[in-house]
Parts: sequence; structure tokens; C-alpha cells
Amino acid sequence: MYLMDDGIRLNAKLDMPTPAEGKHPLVIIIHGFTGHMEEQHLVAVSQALNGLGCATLRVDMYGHGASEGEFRNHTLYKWLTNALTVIDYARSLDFVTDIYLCGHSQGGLTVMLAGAMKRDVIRGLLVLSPAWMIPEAARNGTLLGEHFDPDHVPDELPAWGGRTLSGNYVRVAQTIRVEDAIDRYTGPVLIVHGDQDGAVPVEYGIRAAERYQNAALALIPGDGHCYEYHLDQAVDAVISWMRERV
Ligand code: FER
Repeated sequence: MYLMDDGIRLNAKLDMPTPAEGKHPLVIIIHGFTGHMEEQHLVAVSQALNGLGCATLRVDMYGHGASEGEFRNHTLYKWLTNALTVIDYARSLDFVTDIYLCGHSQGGLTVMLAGAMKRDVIRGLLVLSPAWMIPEAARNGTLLGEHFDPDHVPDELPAWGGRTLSGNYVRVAQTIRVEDAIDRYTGPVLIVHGDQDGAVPVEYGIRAAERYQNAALALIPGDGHCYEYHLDQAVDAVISWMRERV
């Protein structure tokens, strides 16, 4: 199905638990930079949550997957307004009890920010390999393995896999203070991070867990950015945390 965000079509998929009747918590699941909703680690988390009795709503964000928008034009502001739209859609569903946000990497950063913005309606955050160094890296001029002058941002940056990214992505990221969002969200948070993550160093997961007022940290020894080696352990961490709440 598609959700409209101010004229932009966002590809979304709602998966219900079985039995589907009655009311359920709903977990919104957001992929990372260059990612999409059918990535193996997101599908695994979604199916496990369905098995626990939660509905899940996976969404392709602006410029990603089967949603509209150009990859090169995506920014964290666009992803944030997408997230607000998706949360409002979830609130309109009459079977939904509590709403949780789950995000991987740049999607993890997005749910950290959107969770703080909607802190009165978001029951908890599931943050997987959170790429919350992006704003700091944009201010330091060290994004995507590139070095640039943060006061003279190039019009275009090379991104992964031959893609290009507008310099406006960097200019937007430079404005964001993630610490403010962490401090504003007082609900329960689970952070899952592989200690061999080569894209987002595990120190960021550890530091976020320390700073949140109410966070649990699940470190996955020997695992990488997308839980390539121990996906079962990452899924187990999500399910054990969620089982106490449903
Ligand atoms: C970067 C490192 C990681 C970056 C983005 C990421 C935009 C995000 C990774 C992901 O979402 O999977 O330098 O720059």
C-alpha cells in the first residue's frame, strides 16, 4: 500500500499478528541509508514481532525502496516528516493500542529524533545500530568516508554504490543535535548493536544507551552492521525486550 506524504507516495506494508482480530501494539520499522523495507534483518524483526502479537508497519522512506523521491535529494528533514506522517497514519488505525518505533542505522537516528518529537504518543524505541554520528560527522566534514570543508559543503557527494547525494543532505544534518532528542525522550529504549559494526562504531550504541534515561543495551559479539553473522541474537534481543511489554 502507499501512504501519501504531502504529494510523495511512500511504499508501506502492514503485517498483522495471527490471530489478527482484536487490538494490538504496532511497531513502525524504518530502514537505513540506501536501504529498504525488504532487507533480511528488517523482515526477520518484523516477523518475530508479528509472532509476539504485534502488528508491524514497514515503510520505504523518501528516495528509497519503492517510494517516490530521488535518493540524491533525500535529507534527514524529509525522513523526519515522512516519519511524522507514518506515525499519524498508525494513530488513525482503530486496532492499534501502543505505538513503538524501530529503526536501523539512519532509520535508527530517524526514530531517535521522531520519538522525541512525538514523545507523548510513542510508547518505546527499538534502535538498531544507530547512526547518530551523522550530524556530528557532517559538522566535521567526514561523511561517507569523504572529507570536505564543512563550511563550504560541495554541491554533490559520492555515496555508496555509485550513487550521488546532494550537499543539502550535509547542510541539513549539520543542524541536528541528537543529544537534545535523547534527553527529551524518557520512555523505554532498547539499543541493539554488533560490536564489529564497520559502518557505525559500536561506541555510538553504547554512548546512546548511557545517555538515555531509560535504556537497555544489547551488544551482539562478533556481529556487523546488518547482523550478518548473528541475526538470530539481534532478533532475540528485540523479542525479549518487547515480550515484557505486550
Ligand atoms: C556514514 C556512515 C553510515 C553515513 C551514513 C551511514 C551519510 C548510515 C548507514 C546506514 O544507514 O546504514 O558516513 O553518511
